[in-house]
Amino acid sequence: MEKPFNFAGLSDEYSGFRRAKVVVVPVPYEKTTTYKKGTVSGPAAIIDASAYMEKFDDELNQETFRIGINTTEQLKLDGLPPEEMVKKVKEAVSDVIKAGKFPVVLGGEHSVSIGPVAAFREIYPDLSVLYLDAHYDLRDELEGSRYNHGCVARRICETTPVVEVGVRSLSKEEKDFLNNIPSGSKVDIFSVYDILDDAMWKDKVAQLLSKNVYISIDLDVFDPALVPAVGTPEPGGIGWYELLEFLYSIIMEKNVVGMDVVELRPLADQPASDFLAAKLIYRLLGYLYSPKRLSQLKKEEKDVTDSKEKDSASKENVLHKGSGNSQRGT
Ligand SMILES: [Mn+2]
Repeated sequence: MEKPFNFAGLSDEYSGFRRAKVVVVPVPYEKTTTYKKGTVSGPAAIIDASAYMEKFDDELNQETFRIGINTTEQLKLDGLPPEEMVKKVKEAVSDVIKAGKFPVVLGGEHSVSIGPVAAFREIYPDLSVLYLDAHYDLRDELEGSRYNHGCVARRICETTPVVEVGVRSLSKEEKDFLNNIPSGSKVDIFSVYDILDDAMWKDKVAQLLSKNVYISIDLDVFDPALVPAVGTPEPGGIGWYELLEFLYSIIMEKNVVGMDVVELRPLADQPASDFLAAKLIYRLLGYLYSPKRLSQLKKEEKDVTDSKEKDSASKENVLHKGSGNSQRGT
């Protein structure tokens, strides 16, 4: 049977815009990729794979799709220069935010992340970006463009603090930049070596992020044995359970406002990467809308109200308490 073309292959009841809590925005944009081409087909491959996932989440014991997941039309960005694309993606994501829904952007090359970050920054002045990637993406310019997919973290960190996690490939120029970060730019790095060496890395990342966090996931942050379908696969990446555990703790501790999953470059007859991307998104949405997190949010709101009444000075402690991530989905 032909599945409907929306994330998770949902019926109208669960994919309609009005009642959906989540809106998936496919951004099939590819203009500046440097090595292997094909990310333009990424969004369609994720959506295609997502229709074949089990809609019951066995880790969380819940049917996450019941929150309602709408999928917009694929944005039409053929031939647009990156600056124009950034504007269009920003507008599309702003519409989703204004409707009070949680946006999930599907790339496309990593440049598609610049627009959503700009949209959220207008609403959350304290916004920070959790940037998961094998590459530092901190070049000022590449192949004549400041919006090349190798420059994305550099553009974002000029306006919004960035914390990079899982990185393991950089140029001399990027190293020099990190040794002498200009005032006005803010970026912190947790490379794979930091992760291997420091048992406290997850807590340290959480401490560096502000309350309101946007998550950008370049699929090449995973080990290429797990996700071979990326344009520039780098050995020695992060594992599935490791990344899920980390993102669970971030989601429970922070206010994650939106996310993207980018740089999938589908390979013919090798659907494992497409499937992983789909399941990753579904699982993270599951964390975001799990009863445990929702009740925690309620409790935080209540704590804040109570503490305001009692003593306004104790508010910070309530907002920044630890995550307790050992019992996911219970
Ligand atoms: Mn990358």
